[in-house]
Amino acid sequence: MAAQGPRGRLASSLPRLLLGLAALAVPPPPAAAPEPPPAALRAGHAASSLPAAATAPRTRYLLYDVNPPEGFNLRRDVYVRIASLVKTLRKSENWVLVLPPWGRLYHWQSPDILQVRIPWSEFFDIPSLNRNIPVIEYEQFLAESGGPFIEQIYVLQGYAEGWKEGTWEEKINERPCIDQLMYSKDKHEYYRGWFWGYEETRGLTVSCLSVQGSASIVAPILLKNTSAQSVMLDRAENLLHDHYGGKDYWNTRRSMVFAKHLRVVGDEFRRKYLQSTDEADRTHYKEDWTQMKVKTGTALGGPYLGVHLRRKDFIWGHREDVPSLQGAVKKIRSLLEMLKLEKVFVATDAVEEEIELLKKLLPEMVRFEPSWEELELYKDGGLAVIDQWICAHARYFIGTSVSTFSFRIHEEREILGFDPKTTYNRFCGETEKNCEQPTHWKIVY
Ligand SMILES: Nc1nc2c(ncn2[C@@H]2O[C@H](COP(=O)(O)OP(=O)(O)OP(=O)(O)O)[C@@H](O)[C@H]2O)c(=O)[nH]1
Ligand SMILES: *[C@@H]1O[C@H](CO)[C@@H](O)[C@H](O)[C@H]1NC(C)=O
Repeated sequence: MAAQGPRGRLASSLPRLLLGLAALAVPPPPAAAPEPPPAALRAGHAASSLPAAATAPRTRYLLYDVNPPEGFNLRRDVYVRIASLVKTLRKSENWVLVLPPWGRLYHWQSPDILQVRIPWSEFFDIPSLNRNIPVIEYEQFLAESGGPFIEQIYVLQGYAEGWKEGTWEEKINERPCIDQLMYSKDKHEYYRGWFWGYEETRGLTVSCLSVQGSASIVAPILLKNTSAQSVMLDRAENLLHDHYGGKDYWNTRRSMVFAKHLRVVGDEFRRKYLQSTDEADRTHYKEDWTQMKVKTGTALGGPYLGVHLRRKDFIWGHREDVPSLQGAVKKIRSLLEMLKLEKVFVATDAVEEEIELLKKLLPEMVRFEPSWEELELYKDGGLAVIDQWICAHARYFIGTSVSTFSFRIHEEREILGFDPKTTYNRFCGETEKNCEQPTHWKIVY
């Protein structure tokens, strides 16, 4: 059976779920209903009047979306799964992945800034992604396809009858939709839906696929059962990894290089406040990730302890594996002493009152505190990236139990070549009996 990664569950605590559902209202109608493009103008046909295009293989577009309550870092994991599907498809046909714009994430609640239709280039380096699989932004898809139409939408779901005990088999079938469809027909018989906040986008056909298996199980359907030029897989988190932790997994993960402008901000902060530079820390980064292969244990990291304290919905459920702030600070102090470090960088989503308490308990802590302008510029996602980048360069890192935010830091440090002992650490809850530490997922080249 394909592993789904260290966190098998698809987390949805109640408050997240409720907020996620509240966000599902159908967008208001556009001023004028769009006309469907004549077939010749649809995706990939645009160049067909050019003589050379007659022989070029037809481009097909894969789009996807994820269950609204899922956060930034789980979505990064879904990208890895979809990338392996694209690799499988490309063995037979010329498929391109359309990057789903970011937005309306439950955690991205900073007031007064509009966080929808955010292109991937705000957080990731597009040329780096392209060295793994061909990707384009949604806006480019719109420009290329001559109209805001997605020809086929498959909504992925489980099986109504559930999983049968003891028998695991990979399967995929067209089935009636189990949940209420998040798409509705307009008066032209086109499907409207969320579509990442692009109100003018329409689907031409929508159907549901029950699926149990890894991402590439969809490949035969896309290659044989539909000839649509653009296909969207909604609820793509239902697909598992083709091979979690394998070479293909790591290639895709390595290609998810953070956008340069965010790395620059993080590096500048390290230099200024943490006496941390790549030369001294032995964390040289190659712009071309395919050229980067660091021997494990060679990275030293900056002279500070990196901490990720996931709070908010992680403490509202009174989880046993998450410490109190007092407990976390006690651990931080003992680590500082053991590692003979003086500085500690703290990344956290804690609310203001908790931050104030933390400042009292740990006055020397260093945090990246954005000005309003910086928040507007980088947005919640960019700040998460900056925090992760700084944690990834620490001499020693300790994170929060089963937080995908912490998991992504583990991977970043694995890529940089840190000794696993300095990476796969987490806080323990005060009442936790068996505080199991995170799994080491060794990088594969
Ligand atoms: N800047 C910053 N943001 C954080 C931090 N911890 C959590 N967040 C925010 O809260 C979100 C946490 O959710 P994610 O980890 O992305 O979401 P998820 O995939 O549901 O993952 P977990 O809930 O952590 O397993 C992030 O996307 C950030 O926006 C942090 O230390 N620094
Ligand atoms: C795909 O086509 C094959 C062959 O016609 C058919 O057996 C199968 O049920 C189809 N699968 C789906 C999911 O529609």
